[in-house]
Amino acid sequence: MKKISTSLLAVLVASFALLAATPGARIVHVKDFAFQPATLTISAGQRVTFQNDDDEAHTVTATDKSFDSAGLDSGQSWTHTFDKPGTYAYFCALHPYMKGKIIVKSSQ
Ligand SMILES: [Cu+2]
Repeated sequence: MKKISTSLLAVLVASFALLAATPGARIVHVKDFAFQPATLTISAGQRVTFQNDDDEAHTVTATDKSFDSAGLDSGQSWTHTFDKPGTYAYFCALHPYMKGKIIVKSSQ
């Protein structure tokens, strides 16, 4: 009996470690002319909300043009669902030096 609860505990700890490794809220903040976090890893099918916390307008535009938020004013947010695994590089069309990346893993 003791062995079983020990392994159950191990599974629980492992699950929590996995959860901790994956950012809980899939939100990218746009602040101080930067995407935060600049690289976000998610599973296929998950949604990411881009929240403009800056005083400037920004966009979330895929480098390959596969998605584009268009202009996001201060305080606005935009949500996109990433269905296919891959690495999606994006930038701000108004400030092209602002760059970010979404890494989409297969959801299994
Ligand atoms: Cu911008």
